[in-house]
Amino acid sequence: MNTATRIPRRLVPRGWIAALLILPGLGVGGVAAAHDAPGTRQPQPARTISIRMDDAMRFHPDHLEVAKGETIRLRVSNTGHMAHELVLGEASALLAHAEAMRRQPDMPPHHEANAVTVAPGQTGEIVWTFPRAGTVDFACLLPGHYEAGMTGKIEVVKR
Ligand SMILES: [Cu+2]
Repeated sequence: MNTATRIPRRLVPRGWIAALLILPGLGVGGVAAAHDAPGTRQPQPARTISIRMDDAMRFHPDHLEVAKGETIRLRVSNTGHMAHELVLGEASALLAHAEAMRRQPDMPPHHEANAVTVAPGQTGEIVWTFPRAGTVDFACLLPGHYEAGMTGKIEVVKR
């Protein structure tokens, strides 16, 4: 009689083989998920400074101090009845730009990252990082405003 020596094939646990093939895939997925964890690649503004502009052709405040390397959100509000803008730059470049705008008053409003044009009663913002110590100027370059004294300074200091 040899029926007692037959091994039923259906008892071989094939399910284990399937599990071993699937698990490495899950492991890879786990590593990828870990890479999606919240990072710090996007620098957040360290602090917000509010600046008000008005029809007296002044910025309030018109003198700021920031630390070298600091990222600032400038919230720029306009409490006047005419448009104003805040343009960051070197004084010489601002002056040249102001003269160009006086010669060509139809020049479209600024959309550069270093500038914001704000309608009466509105608020805009610029997020800017100051990598070097020294002075950064800002001004309103709408025709006649720079000449009327609508300028300010940011002192970038080492800390
Ligand atoms: Cu202005």
